[in-house]
Amino acid sequence: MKQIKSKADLAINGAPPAFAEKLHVGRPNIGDKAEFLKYVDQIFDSKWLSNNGPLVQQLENKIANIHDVKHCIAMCNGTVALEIAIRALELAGEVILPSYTFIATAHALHWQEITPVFADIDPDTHCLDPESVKKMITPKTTGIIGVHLWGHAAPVNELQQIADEHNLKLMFDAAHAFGCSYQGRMIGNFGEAEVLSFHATKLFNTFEGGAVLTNNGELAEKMRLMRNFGFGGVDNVIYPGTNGKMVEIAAAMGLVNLDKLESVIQHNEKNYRAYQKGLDGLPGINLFLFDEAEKNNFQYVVIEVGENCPIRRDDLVEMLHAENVLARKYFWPGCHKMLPYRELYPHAGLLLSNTQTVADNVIVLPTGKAVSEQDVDLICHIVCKHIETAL
Ligand code: T4K
Repeated sequence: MKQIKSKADLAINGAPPAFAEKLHVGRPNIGDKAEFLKYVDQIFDSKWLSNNGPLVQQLENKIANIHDVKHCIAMCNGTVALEIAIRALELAGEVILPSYTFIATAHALHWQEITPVFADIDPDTHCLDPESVKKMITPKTTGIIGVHLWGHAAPVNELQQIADEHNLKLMFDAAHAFGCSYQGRMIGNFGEAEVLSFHATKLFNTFEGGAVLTNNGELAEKMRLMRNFGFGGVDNVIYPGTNGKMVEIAAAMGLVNLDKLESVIQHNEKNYRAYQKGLDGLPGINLFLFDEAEKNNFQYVVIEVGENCPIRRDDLVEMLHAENVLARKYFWPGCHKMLPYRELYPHAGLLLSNTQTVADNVIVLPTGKAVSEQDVDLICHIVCKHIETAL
């Protein structure tokens, strides 16, 4: 049990941390252990451990249903799922993506010797700015990867229009967007393909895992073969594939966690509302708002520390860490500033002013099943107290 001191006891300078145990961003949401162990027995009895096993197939069907999409191809993680989708779509040359994303989006291109071209974001949605995307198109461009950051959908229609006009392929990194919608339609139905991550830290996890969602049957079949070395039948390799398969034990975890999915989302929403209330009116603290008309999973609680906040973003993060609140500066400083890309494209930042500002201002706060509404109240109280003191 976490021991939380009372608000009255909370001292800022030199006192013990407000939380006796560390509160993480990304503590896994885990389902019923007894149910999981039943699956373990099943796996041991059947002796079917990997290679498109029955639990993987069950999980794929359930995830496809949730997203109202024809095909779900489960993979060993989101990064390999991105790589396989990119490969199956035959992207080459240059591909446009946001710099403001987890580094895996860029790496998935770079590993296949495709040049990631970083476009700027809309400061309100933190997703690709279509006008910036247009500026980045060259004769070498073959595709666009939009990222549904924090579960907020990228500007799907505008990006599709650009892709159509320039004969480019559009796909999405939907690692954050499990169970989310865009204009009332579930994520998974947009572009050529959309990639989910089931990493431990995500809304829904399979320990490690990921999947590609698509309505294109031919593409789905190609990716199914590519995740299994490209085998088109026994002793017959028809694609340059890789090993991207999800194992049965991971699918078991997924099936168990799916049973609790609705309660996790409800819990996240309660926490989000508590943050909304607790941080309301603080100078320079802006909570990233979800579109209330859409389905959201509320897995990421994001604040931006603006100019009129009396505390700098980095100082506030340190203050929270001192209280055992392990807030994160995702995705600072932006992919284009991480060593591999900084060296390759030293001038990439010139057209990324919104990326720069957002990356310098964002703090991601803890939520998920391991974080209670009371925890959220206390975190808000810590932020309020620091700001009041600094005013
Ligand atoms: N695209 C996007 C937009 C993504 O965000 C990601 C992954 C991907 C693609 C790639 O998908 P995968 O290949 O990962 O399936 C974490 C995750 O490792 C990464 O999956 C995730 N995005 C990213 C946003 O977050 P780090 O470097 O922050 O991980 P780390 O080790 O610092 O863990 C975060 C916190 O979670 C820690 O404070 C402790 C806690 N934690 C973590 C694990 C693994 C636990 O409490 N238990 C655990 O088992 O990247």
